[in-house]
Amino acid sequence: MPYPSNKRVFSGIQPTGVPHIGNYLGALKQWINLQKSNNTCFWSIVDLHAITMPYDAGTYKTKVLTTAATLLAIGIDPEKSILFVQSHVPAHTEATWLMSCQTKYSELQRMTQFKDKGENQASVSTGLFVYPVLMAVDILLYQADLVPVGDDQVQHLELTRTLATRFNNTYNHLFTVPEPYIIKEVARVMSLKDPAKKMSKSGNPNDAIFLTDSQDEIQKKIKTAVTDSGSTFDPDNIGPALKNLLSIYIAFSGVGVEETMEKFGGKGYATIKNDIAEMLIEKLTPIRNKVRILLDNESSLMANLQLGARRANEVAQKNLREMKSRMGFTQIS
Ligand code: AQP
Repeated sequence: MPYPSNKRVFSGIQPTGVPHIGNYLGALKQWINLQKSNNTCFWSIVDLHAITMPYDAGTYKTKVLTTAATLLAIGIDPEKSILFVQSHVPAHTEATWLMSCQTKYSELQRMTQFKDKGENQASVSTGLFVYPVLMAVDILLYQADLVPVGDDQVQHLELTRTLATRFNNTYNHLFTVPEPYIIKEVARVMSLKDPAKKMSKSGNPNDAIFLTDSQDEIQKKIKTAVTDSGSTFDPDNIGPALKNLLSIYIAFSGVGVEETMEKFGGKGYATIKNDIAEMLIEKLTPIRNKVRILLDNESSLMANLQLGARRANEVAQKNLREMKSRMGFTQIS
């Protein structure tokens, strides 16, 4: 499928931990391709979103810098794309207040992600409740045409479209109404220990392969990943655990489905896991090495983030001023 071109694209990643192979296959790989296809891309490390759930302030800076280094290591080019940390652009928080006043309480109550994460609604943060407004503003401030999202974010994007349309109708047309960009053929990468749960940054570290994992960590995690019953692989009877491991192999190695079935058919699980681990080590070691070099030179990493913040601020600030002007605010220059 050819990638769209000449579009304005916005997407974000939460700095809740080191990005893992699920983030890479489900999102970041597409970011690289969208960057290559001549789009104006805004990629944000959404640190304001990641504090909506309990988090550790002591390690937060390291998580943000590691996320930035990982994005650069996989091929986000700070000259081609606008890579920035959300909190470095104050327009996001200011515009969130303005947009919150255009958002109905009942619209936020309907968000399924809030219902899922905020099981105990009396004690979760108000930030988690308002999160979809911040997400809407993230997108609208850059007049994005396209937003690469996973299935779980489609409802939030629908709200973004509703809010953009409502603002445009109330205050005279300002915002581009964005479209979701969903890559259907990319399956969710599931946890190595429980193939019914998705792989995640903030869960048990043994359940995920992080893009910076060492050779030993990759070998150990794949070796201890759950398999289905039996001890040899039968391509005509694939269980969820093997399906997950083989999907990872296929997506990362570029080897076709049929060829993979032939290669592994009748083989023991231990052999298959060994091959998968070897392949991941080969693919991830260069990323791990680049991340290390980038993190060792913090001033140069920060310079990249400064460049991104400057460029993002220019666009966001202009649209925020326009937003306030249409809403009737007085403004000083
Ligand atoms: N397991 C996954 N398989 C495929 N895609 C995934 N994504 C996340 N997990 C998987 C996609 O990665 C992008 C960035 O995710 P995010 O950090 O903004 O939010 P998330 O979905 O909450 O990611 P995690 O890894 O699960 O983090 P935590 O543990 O903090 O919740 C998104 O496009 C997402 O779809």
